[in-house]
Amino acid sequence: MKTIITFGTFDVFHIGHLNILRRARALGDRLVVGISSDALNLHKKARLPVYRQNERMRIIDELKCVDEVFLEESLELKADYIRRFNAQTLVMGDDWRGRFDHLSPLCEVVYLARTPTISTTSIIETIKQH
Ligand code: C2G
Repeated sequence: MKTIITFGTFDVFHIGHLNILRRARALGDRLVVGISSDALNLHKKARLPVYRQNERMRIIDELKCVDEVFLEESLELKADYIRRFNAQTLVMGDDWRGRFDHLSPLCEVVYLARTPTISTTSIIETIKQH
């Protein structure tokens, strides 16, 4: 059984999020998703996500392509999470290309192309203009 692990905030869920999760799941038999905590986002982006962490986790957990979710509390704990879930492959969008190559002794590291043009930031901007 091949376990894939991926991480993200998945705030204001959109088609780019769905695309990467489905493509990640297709690389193995089980997909585990680390959802970045509200505190981690506050630290990383200096703002809270639009949706709280428990809501973001529930949305992702209900997807057919996702087998398990957990809360990602720190960007630096990826090696621990990979070991905890016995993941063979780490998948990230290519906006993170190179950032997790140091984990390759532990598991395969794959960067997938982002879905063009859509982002949570652009959705927020569009809503503001309405
Ligand atoms: N994504 C994508 N296409 C988009 C937007 C996002 O493929 N148009 C991917 C990102 O590359 C990422 C995943 O969807 O792999 C989740 O995106 P974000 O929620 O923006 O994740 P981020 O805040 O970058 O958190 O530990 C890493 C972080 O938790 C990643």
